Amino acid sequence: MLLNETAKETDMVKRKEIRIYSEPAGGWGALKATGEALALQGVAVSGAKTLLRMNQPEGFDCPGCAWPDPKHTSSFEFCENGAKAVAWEATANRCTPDFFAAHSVSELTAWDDYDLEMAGRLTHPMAYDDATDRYRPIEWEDAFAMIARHLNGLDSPDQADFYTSGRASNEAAFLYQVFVREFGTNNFPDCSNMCHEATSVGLPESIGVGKGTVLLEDFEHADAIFIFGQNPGTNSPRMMSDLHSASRRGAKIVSFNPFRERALERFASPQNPVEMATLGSTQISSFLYQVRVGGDVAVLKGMMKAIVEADDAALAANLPRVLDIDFIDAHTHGIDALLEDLRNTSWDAIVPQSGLTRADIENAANIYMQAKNVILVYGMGLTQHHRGTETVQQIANLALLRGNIGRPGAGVCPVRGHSNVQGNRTVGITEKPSPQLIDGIERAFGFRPPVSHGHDVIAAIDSMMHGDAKVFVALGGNFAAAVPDWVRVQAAMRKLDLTVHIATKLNRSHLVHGKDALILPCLGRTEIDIQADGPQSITVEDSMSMVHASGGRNQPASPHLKSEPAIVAGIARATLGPDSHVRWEHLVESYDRIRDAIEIVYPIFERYNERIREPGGFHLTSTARERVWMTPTGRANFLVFEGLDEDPSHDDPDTLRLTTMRSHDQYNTTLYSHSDRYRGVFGQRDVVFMNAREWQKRNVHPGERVDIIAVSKDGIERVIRGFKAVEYELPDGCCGAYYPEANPLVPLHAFDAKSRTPSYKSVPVKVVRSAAVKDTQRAAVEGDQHAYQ
Ligand SMILES: Nc1nc2c(c(=O)[nH]1)N[C@H]1C(S)=C(S)[C@@H](COP(=O)(O)OP(=O)(O)OC[C@H]3O[C@@H](n4cnc5c(=O)[nH]c(N)nc54)[C@H](O)[C@@H]3O)O[C@H]1N2
Ligand SMILES: Nc1nc2c(c(=O)[nH]1)N[C@H]1C(S)=C(S)[C@@H](COP(=O)(O)OP(=O)(O)OC[C@H]3O[C@@H](n4cnc5c(=O)[nH]c(N)nc54)[C@H](O)[C@@H]3O)O[C@H]1N2
Ligand SMILES: [Mo]
Repeated sequence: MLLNETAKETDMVKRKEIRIYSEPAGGWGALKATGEALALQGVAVSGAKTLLRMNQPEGFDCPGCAWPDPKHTSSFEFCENGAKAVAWEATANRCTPDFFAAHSVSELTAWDDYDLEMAGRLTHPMAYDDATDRYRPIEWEDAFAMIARHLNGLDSPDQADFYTSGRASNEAAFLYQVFVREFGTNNFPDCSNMCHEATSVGLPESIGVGKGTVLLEDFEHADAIFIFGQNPGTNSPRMMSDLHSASRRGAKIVSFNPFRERALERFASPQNPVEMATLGSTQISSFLYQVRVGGDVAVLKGMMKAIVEADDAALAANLPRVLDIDFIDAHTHGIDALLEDLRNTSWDAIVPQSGLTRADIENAANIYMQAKNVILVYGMGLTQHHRGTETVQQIANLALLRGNIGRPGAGVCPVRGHSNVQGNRTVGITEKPSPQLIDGIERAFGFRPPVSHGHDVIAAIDSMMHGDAKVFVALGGNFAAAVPDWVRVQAAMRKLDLTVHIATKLNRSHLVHGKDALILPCLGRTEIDIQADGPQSITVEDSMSMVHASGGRNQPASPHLKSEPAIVAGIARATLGPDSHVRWEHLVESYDRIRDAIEIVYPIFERYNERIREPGGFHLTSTARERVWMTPTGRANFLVFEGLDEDPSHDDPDTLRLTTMRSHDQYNTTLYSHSDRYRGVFGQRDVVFMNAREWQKRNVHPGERVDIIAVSKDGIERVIRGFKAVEYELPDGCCGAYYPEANPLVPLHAFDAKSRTPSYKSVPVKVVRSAAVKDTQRAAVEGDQHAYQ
């Protein structure tokens, strides 16, 4: 059966088909996809062994998402996309000096992102040679010296930016920030600025901590789980086992998403023998509400309004209150202003903004009110908006109304992205150092770092655009493809004096190089990391603040690789010279020493080395979970969102809100294939989803090619051309396309004012039929229309 299916799918990919996917998420389709990913990367045999060590007490932490594992002590949990993340790292392909000798940078620039990464693991440090337009091998010491020369030649340390992507370990990220601060700047643009910054800024104002308040075991005690703008079946698949069991024991799950994401509807657990044998599945969401893109605030305010109305009615009828008045009195501040705002917000205003009916919103509110314990989950569908921070705060408001924070089975659950993005933040990757961090570094190393705030992603880009920035160093990631407006950003990056990328695989950012450029290849999570004191483990913090150790067992992809901490230490030693306050080599000889230093800077890591050796690691306490509110009022704050619309300046009926999201077969800018199985897209990514009514309005037939034009008042033309029209039952007034292909449409100035998170999920656009549709495309169109029937 599986072989037949594979042949059918290969055919669909070849024919670039669009068709409705009728299977549940997970199940045999996921097992098949896992096998194929391993085979494609040539890791079929050793890969299986590698997978068995994933998320084991003695193994490595999955390099995929940040969803926790059941105490990191249990047996292997199946996850299709975790397997792909491992396969892409443990690939048999190698990107060697011969590869770079054979292909000039100009030639590689024309390659697809998928093909760049398929070249395999980087094996040697490489430096750009202008004369031949090629990267050529360089010795590690010469590379470090080149960086030192550039950095020490700057007029000011603030002319350099130091990017971090959230896969770096606590040890690497900590050393990196100490180095950069001793060098003299707080310029730390990081992937979190494009991701959960709205959480990091919004939740502290509400509940005094910028992280979630639940642990995995809370999912076993929740009576209702609400999921806003998050796609767990694709982006945190291990969460599906928690949702699967919650649903089976009768908890209500309610999702809000413009897309009917398949895993939010139905899921077959590969660990459930009965479901697998009978081709059965479990319904996940009791209700999946297709909210309009950017309509979440209207939904959240509507739900709160319904709760307040129910409370008024209960009060009038002398029935028990719906609001948790004891909690509100004892723990919160600002309820009166919130109640007034909700009473002044009419249903007539809420309903059209939300894209749902009043009955839908009231039904969701009823489920919320009837549940004793509620978990509120959210992802990028909430944070990457024009008023993302304030939207996140409405999640906290909703939770606080019924005391759903700080007791078992209840809480706020922002689902983090990269596997250690939360840990990076905890150990000091921030452009706004706190007094505790400054004092801590002085305590540990005897120097006082700069206090003035540095660059986040938007400020780093501004600095490049103005020609102020000269050097860009990246600890992982793919900045040039992940940022908004990348056509313009890439042009600015090409004017830099030096670009440095610490990376495992070749990507777009390495080709968008400065006058000098280095690619420094590092070990991955799956690989053995041997330093002077023997094999080392690193540590990471997951989405629920559990910290645990991770140690690879695979042989490194090349003998020339260094670990991330060793590379950072090499750069630091070369740049800061013998007068540095830090003994870089000494720290890297044993990562226990780095952890001891982390503990001095951050006392919450007390007994760090001891506790990571305990099975399952340890939990970094969240004060809000204990109902201790670290806010200026000393209480949890209800915060009012004025109005309902995140950006009322775009109410022209012809303008659509474009959201950009991930396919099932990508990890951020890394593509696993060009297909998106659950949304029924095969062999292509240049597509735009919209409902039939909106396509008809524009006189476009599914399968035809369209241009997408950003609506912006700055006079700059931002357009992507020739995208294929796909019919998908989205709410009116919105459309969707893939990240990073659609990023050129996101204007640099379109970001949330409070957190400066780019508004990747609410881009005002117009969509028009492409000027010239060639006959060959017409033929393809007819083929596609066929596939629809
Ligand atoms: N396999 C895999 N795993 C990953 C990643 C990956 O790329 N691949 N990326 C990692 C990272 S860094 C992150 S941050 C997370 C991202 O994980 P998610 O937060 O799930 O990210 P997205 O896929 O961008 O978008 C989430 C959902 O928001 C919906 N959405 C779009 N606009 C709106 C809106 O206005 N309102 C609502 N309610 N929903 C909306 C989309 O339809 C989509 O289902 O996953 C992490 N894990
Ligand atoms: N339009 C739009 N844009 C978005 C988003 C969106 O939803 N829509 N999402 C945003 C979000 S949430 C995020 S987090 C950013 C992601 O932005 P980034 O984190 O910068 O991007 P990634 O694609 O995750 O980076 C992939 C690269 O990391 C390198 N890498 C992989 N493993 C390792 C390792 O172990 N060590 C090192 N040093 N390098 C490694 C490889 O070279 C790989 O090519 O993109 C943002 N951009
Ligand atoms: Mo992210």
